[in-house]
Amino acid sequence: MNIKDAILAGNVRAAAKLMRRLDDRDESAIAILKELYAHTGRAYILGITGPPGAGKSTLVDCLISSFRKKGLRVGVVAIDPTSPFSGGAILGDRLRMMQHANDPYVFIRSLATRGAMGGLSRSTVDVISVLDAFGKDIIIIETVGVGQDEVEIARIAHTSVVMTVPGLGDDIQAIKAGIMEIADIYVINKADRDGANKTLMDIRLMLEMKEHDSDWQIPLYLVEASRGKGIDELVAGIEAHREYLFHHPNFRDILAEKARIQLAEVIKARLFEAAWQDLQQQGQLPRIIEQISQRTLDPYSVADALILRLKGQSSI
Ligand SMILES: Nc1nc2c(ncn2[C@@H]2O[C@H](COP(=O)(O)OP(=O)(O)OP(=O)(O)O)[C@@H](O)[C@H]2O)c(=O)[nH]1
Ligand SMILES: [Mg+2]
Repeated sequence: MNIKDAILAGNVRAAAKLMRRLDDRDESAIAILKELYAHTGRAYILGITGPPGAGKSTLVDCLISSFRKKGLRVGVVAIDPTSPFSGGAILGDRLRMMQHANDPYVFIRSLATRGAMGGLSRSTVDVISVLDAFGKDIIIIETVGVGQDEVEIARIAHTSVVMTVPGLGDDIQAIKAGIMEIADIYVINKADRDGANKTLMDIRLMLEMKEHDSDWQIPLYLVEASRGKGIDELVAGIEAHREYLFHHPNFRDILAEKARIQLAEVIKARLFEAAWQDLQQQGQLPRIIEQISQRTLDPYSVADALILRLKGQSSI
């Protein structure tokens, strides 16, 4: 069986293999993705976004258990920020979700941001597509949501859960970072911590003051992920949002917006890769970088020259 059919038939090793080849930027893997694409669009995508150490992986772990109990097949994409605050997060995620390691209906993939060179969003889009074609009913994306790249990724989700914890010093820092805009559901984790109720009141107030541009009222949940407290209520809220979205009169427009983000991410990454490879293959990269550094050449002219070279070679 070829790799595409194996993935469509739910073969775990085939999916893992394709993901590895995508990591290596293997062009034949992209060809398989193109064929798989028509088989995607069935999975429900859930984003979990919050600051480093907020307990996202712990919560994802609880959610996996909960969705598995309902018989759903679950995929997870954990984006490891490789920040100084969360060193070893990949290992952490693996350990935390280890209880699901032997469950054939759970597939967990960690992606590192380090060295991604603008390719993080594309990698995420790729992994989501593979998991979707692979037959996952629900795909959870875990991201710290810091930086434009990650906020864009979070917007691919059908439902975005934004997480915070008590005692961040500045309770509205997450909002300032712009992730408030993407929240469909708000969660305060570490309910056992001092100040949980104050954070709850602060965020409730903030949500009340927020202008509503839709008829969805953003719910707020207080949970303790490490002990599985409040998870059932949260899952009910997630399901309610899913229902709301899938029966929304503008559902097609909402899906089109996700497709727009996907397309933008793939174009950014693919054009960048093509252009960068072009420079590398011609052995020009070190000289160009040196010249830019010396200000004898500007990066805009290099980009424009590349665009000219890429133009007019094909059409869709
Ligand atoms: N007190 C308390 N600790 C928690 C709770 N949930 C998670 N933690 C702890 O918080 C720490 C970070 O949890 P993670 O789940 O790794 O957090 P994360 O947001 O995935 O972290 P990064 O992926 O590194 O950004 C761990 O030590 C958890 O055990 C909770 O409800 N209460
Ligand atoms: Mg984590």
